[in-house]
Amino acid sequence: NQNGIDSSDLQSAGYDPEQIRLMEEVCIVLDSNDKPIGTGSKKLCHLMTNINKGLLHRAFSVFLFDQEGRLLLQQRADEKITFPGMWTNTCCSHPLGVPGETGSELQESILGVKRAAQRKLDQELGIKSEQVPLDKFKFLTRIHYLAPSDGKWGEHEIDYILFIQTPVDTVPNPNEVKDVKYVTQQELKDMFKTDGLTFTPWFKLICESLLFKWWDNLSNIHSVAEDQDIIRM
Ligand code: DMA
Ligand code: MN
Repeated sequence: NQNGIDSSDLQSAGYDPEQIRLMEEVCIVLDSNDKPIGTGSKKLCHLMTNINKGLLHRAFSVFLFDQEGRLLLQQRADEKITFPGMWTNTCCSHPLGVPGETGSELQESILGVKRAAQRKLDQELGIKSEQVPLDKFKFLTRIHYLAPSDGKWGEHEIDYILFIQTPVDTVPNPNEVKDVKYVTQQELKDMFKTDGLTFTPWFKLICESLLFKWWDNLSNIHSVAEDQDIIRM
């Protein structure tokens, strides 16, 4: 096809056709200071052979809370090519290398990931953008991490952390999301101790570092300063 991506190998490997199609999305390729240096397909950006050579891309992670301060979790669908069946934060994905979602200066990039977050909250969870207006999202920091999925696939990202507290109606897309669940801090800690449940590496990293500190400050989250630094994990 036009991008020179051959999806026949993914088809013969038995992956889900819709998730194969989404591997043609255009991700933003970065230097280690979060400056865009080009674009690359989602497929190229998530192959460990490229990640091991240093290929890095931009991502976001949404943590959505209800009015009682409970966090909305999702369990990834078995159809996902990376990290299938794992429990994770509300919604994660990538801003695309298109006007409106990309940017090189921090404020422009933050606006871009908020727009991408609206797009994916609808596509994954059926949450309409009117319920998650851009000004309700709070950007907290950026996390640079690398995590293999299964040997062939993995993540190497600068991940923009977004919080939002607002009531929403969810209609999960079964191709993306197997289950959803609102949890208190204690319920999440209990889930981590439950046999048989698995969690994405980035969600574990954030839970072990900054999540609970931010969660304790949910009612004042918009007064937290935007972190200019990139946290390397
Ligand atoms: C990618 O998430 C982003 C992070 C922070 C890991 P994902 O695999 O859920 O992306 P997508 O939904 O676009 O497949
Ligand atoms: Mn990624």
